[in-house]
Amino acid sequence: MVKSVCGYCGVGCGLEYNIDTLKGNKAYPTNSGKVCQKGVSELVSMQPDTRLLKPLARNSIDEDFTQTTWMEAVKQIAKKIKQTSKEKIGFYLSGQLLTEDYYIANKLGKGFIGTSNVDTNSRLCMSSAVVAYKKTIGADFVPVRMKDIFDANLLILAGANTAEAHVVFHNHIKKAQKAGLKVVVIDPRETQSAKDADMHLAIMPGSDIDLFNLISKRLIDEKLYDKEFVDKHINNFHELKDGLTFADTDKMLKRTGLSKREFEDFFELYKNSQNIITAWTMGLNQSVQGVDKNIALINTHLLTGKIFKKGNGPFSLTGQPNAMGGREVGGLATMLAVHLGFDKQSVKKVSRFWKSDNVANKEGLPVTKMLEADLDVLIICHTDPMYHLPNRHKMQELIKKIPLVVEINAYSNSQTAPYAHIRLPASPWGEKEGCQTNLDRTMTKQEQLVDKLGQSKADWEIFQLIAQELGYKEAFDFKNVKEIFNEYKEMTKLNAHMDIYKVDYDNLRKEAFIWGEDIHNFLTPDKKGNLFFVHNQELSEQVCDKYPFILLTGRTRDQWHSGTKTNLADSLLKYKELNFCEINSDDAKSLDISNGDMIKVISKRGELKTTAVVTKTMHKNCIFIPISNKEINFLTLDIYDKESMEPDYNHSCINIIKL
Ligand SMILES: Nc1nc2c(c(=O)[nH]1)N[C@H]1C(S)=C(S)[C@@H](COP(=O)(O)OP(=O)(O)OC[C@H]3O[C@@H](n4cnc5c(=O)[nH]c(N)nc54)[C@H](O)[C@@H]3O)O[C@H]1N2
Ligand SMILES: Nc1nc2c(c(=O)[nH]1)N[C@H]1C(S)=C(S)[C@@H](COP(=O)(O)OP(=O)(O)OC[C@H]3O[C@@H](n4cnc5c(=O)[nH]c(N)nc54)[C@H](O)[C@@H]3O)O[C@H]1N2
Ligand code: SF4
Ligand SMILES: [Mo]
Repeated sequence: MVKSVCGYCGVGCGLEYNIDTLKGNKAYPTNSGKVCQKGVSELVSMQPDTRLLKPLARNSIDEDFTQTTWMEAVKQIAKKIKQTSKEKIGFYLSGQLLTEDYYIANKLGKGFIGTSNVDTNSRLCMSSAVVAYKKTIGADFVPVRMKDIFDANLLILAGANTAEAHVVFHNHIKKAQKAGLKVVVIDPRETQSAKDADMHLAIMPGSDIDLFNLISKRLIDEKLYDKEFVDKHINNFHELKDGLTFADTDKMLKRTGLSKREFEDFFELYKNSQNIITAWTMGLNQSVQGVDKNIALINTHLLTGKIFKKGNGPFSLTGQPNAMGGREVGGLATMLAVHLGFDKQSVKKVSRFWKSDNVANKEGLPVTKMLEADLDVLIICHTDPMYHLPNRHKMQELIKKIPLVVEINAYSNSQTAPYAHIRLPASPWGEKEGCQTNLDRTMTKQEQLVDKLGQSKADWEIFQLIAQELGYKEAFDFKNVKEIFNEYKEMTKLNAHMDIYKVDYDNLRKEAFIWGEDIHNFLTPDKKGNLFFVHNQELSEQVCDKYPFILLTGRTRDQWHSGTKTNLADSLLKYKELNFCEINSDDAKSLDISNGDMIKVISKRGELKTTAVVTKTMHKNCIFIPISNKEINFLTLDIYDKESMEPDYNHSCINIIKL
């Protein structure tokens, strides 16, 4: 039996592999050993007919691909990198890469080529939370663990559908509910999580800042906040208080769409709950005011002192399996490495550590800006930008202008492949090994279970080949994953709050390591938490006569994003149709649409055809299309939060026509 870990979501369930079967590992993270359908199907997803198994190349995207050798492909990439200036090179990484892959890619890009244009799809996912955590508590640090829900009295899930997106964690929540935990879901849709909750607040999309501000205002007005804690540990109380004093509460409540009764019932529960965890995911992060939404939420915890205490805290639920690990390494263009920024001292430390005089010294392009930056070389690894970026028609035109697009993928059916010049075959889950950090700082290790298929290589090996071809032989001479991890682990000593240097790599095979367990204080320079007054600026696209509905997008339980691994013919994984659109029954009636009708959904940017699912549980004037519909982003709008550069995926305006 070999112990490994699931490579899908941020829960990071342990798996046990035996000859050719997979099952949950009882020891981690549950004691029941239950995993979801995606986890047990990891082996099925490795099937060869959709795999990319050899390097392919072509001169222009109008030509067909022809097979090439690794040596030829890598030479061509290195040649182009040498010919161009470092500002014109971009690395587009992924929260699904393993820590060692991320480390090598970041070291090559920021450390040796000297470009800080090394960013990751976490930009579309967690970057609002990263910025907000840094501003309020001083570092990109998640101060809550999953098991804390068993010590909490109230769990608020804001814009998070754990029932479909963090399945095993959701099972823990249900268990905790049986022991007395109350759960409130804040989501315009009546999701499965909302159905399982004790209370559902079906707010209007985009109104979370209003709701959390209403809570903060009441806490202050009724002196329910923790004065002693605030006096001792918190900055900016008066700025927040003053801001809220002048806020129009009727207007705020109206924007949420909730009745006074609904809010009062909720607040009653809130003020009587001793231990509170507020967890959130894409409903908050993916917003033109994603950072502000996060801050409004975190404010409530700083006011009440419900942070750094068992069963309490603001809990960002990371989506991808190693998005957190990638951020630790330095996978975002806004950080250098090991949570260090681009200040002089950090650059000096990192230069010394990597023995390089070419380390990037300023922030680089976020992935949401890379395509319009006139790049010469774009290396995309373990992610599918043509599927996931908003305003897809525009993005397709932009990527066509990049002279060399390299796609590193384990599968052949991505949406980005048609725009690549070189495609390199990666070895997926089960054919490679390496570490990941899940959503609550738990580090685990994926094991190689079977031989690599075809000519595929592990992602780190591919970046190392490019580095060596560029002449960085000494700095990229790793024989195996353990050597890379040990160098990374040593590097974490450069940052005082990272205790990852304590990990014993061989021991990770047997048991998980949780970093940051000794952190119980703010990580800001003055060791105090920072409140900020934020308000809803209503910056999203506004409905109008021509586009009167708001499009919400999100997950379905058994599908993973673009579906290259999960949308398989004859798959076990199709519990829900992929191509559907939920619409409120009153809205459907007014449009003469019945359940099962074919409809066209149109935005200013594009359109798609789908099947109507008419339901009473959908928020009026909103529709929902799952992101397992690969065409979803033809509809969405490319406006971004100005600090996190995360897209406003959930608030595009659309029209519907019955076909
Ligand atoms: N409208 C809308 N758009 C969204 C979102 C939304 O909610 N709404 N969510 C956003 C979010 S949060 C995210 S995280 C993104 C996700 O978007 P993507 O990251 O584009 O989605 P995936 O389909 O998971 O892409 C992973 C790719 O890696 C490939 N792959 C699998 N294993 C390996 C491997 O071992 N190595 C390599 N090199 N490749 C491999 C897969 O075949 C697949 O093509 O989408 C974003 N886009
Ligand atoms: N099965 C499955 N699981 C996954 C993934 C997958 O592809 N498939 N992807 C993983 C990844 S990368 C991520 S990031 C996570 C995402 O995890 P979640 O964010 O929990 O998943 P979503 O389905 O995107 O849910 C977002 C919810 O926010 C709601 N929402 C939209 N706008 C607003 C708003 O303005 N306010 C509020 N309060 N709510 C709003 C939507 O209705 C939706 O229910 O899931 C991870 N887990
Ligand atoms: S809950 Fe997440 S980590 Fe656990 S088995 Fe399912 S997809 Fe894998
Ligand atoms: Mo994500």
